[in-house]
Amino acid sequence: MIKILHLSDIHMGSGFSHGKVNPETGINTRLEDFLETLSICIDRAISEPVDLVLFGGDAFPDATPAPYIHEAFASQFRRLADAKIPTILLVGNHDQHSQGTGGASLCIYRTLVVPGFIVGDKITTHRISTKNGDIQIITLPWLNNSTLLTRPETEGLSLGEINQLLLEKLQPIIEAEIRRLAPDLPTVLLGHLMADRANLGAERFLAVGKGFTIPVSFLIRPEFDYVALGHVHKHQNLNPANNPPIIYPGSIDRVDFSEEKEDKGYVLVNIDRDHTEWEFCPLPVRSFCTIKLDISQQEDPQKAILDAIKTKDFDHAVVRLIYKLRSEQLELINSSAIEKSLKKAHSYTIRPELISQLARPRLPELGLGNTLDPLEALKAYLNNKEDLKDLASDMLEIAQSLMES
Ligand SMILES: [Mn+2]
Repeated sequence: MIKILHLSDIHMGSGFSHGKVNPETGINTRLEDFLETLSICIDRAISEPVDLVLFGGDAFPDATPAPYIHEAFASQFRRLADAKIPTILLVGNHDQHSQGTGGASLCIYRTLVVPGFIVGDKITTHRISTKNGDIQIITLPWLNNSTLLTRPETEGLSLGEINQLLLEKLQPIIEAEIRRLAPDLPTVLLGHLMADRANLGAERFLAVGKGFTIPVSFLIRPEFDYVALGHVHKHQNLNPANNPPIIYPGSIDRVDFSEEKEDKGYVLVNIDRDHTEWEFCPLPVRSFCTIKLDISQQEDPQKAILDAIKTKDFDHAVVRLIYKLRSEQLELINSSAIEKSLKKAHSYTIRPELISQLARPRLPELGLGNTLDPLEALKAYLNNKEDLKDLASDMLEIAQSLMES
């Protein structure tokens, strides 16, 4: 029985807008959060101890993180090297510099020959000896246009056609790896990819048209005992029949508000050639909390906002307050009182959204074919704004002097 810790999508250095600078350290609190979360994963790997750690890719938001962020990441992973736990760092899309042609941030670990560390930046099979026996891992890093295809091949093709061509190229390469496998050893496919059945939650629409999609049927193979994935931030098993389990552990911490309602964690796997067990281990990460309301019909919009805030439990959470209102209500809002009521939050953002006046006809003065100079346009605008009547002549006067200067 070989024990594996599988984690993915660390994205260290992300989401700084959700944190604040810790005055004691000078470091953004979200980096401290992510570092703490990662250290819990590494603690577990060492305390078990596991025989192998698989990282599914996307270490940072991009391939060129600031040095102190790279260092923070390295400070945790070196503990695995110290504990002599073999580790594979798979290259994800965020780790590749300019579509892969500029190398990958994680390759530094190979250059430095960190003991027991393997960088998965190619499709190949690694045989790893652990104290509980040997295991073979096929690494499948993120595939981009230049990985398997040449420019002339893809010229003039649609994204869907390129996807198809890529799958046709990938198939025999994976088959060749599978043919070379030792049949008696446990086998894991470690891939950073978008599987077609993946549930993206709130990110569904953002992901459409971004990169390649691999059918789950491609991953369900009797030769695999476990398929360790990275890329999708929501934890899920794409093959409930578990033959083999096809697992996204998800990101270890909340990267943005689309992950507000998701559990975060890593996966512990016990693997044998004929039996695999896995378990999702939740991580205690900082809460995110959205307070969203429409106050456009409220007589006392300020009270409505404060009441909505009162119903929520957001101590130490990252909070966003979004409220819809009419422009005439703006002066009824006391933002410092709202800010005061959000003080228990770790950080907060407040976003008023003005609802547009419905079905407002275009002003005839501004109709098609009429070209107005800016001053005429302002005049037309002011003539139609009841609430600006008192200011209109002053505004016009100032606009005139601005135009002249
Ligand atoms: Mn990714």
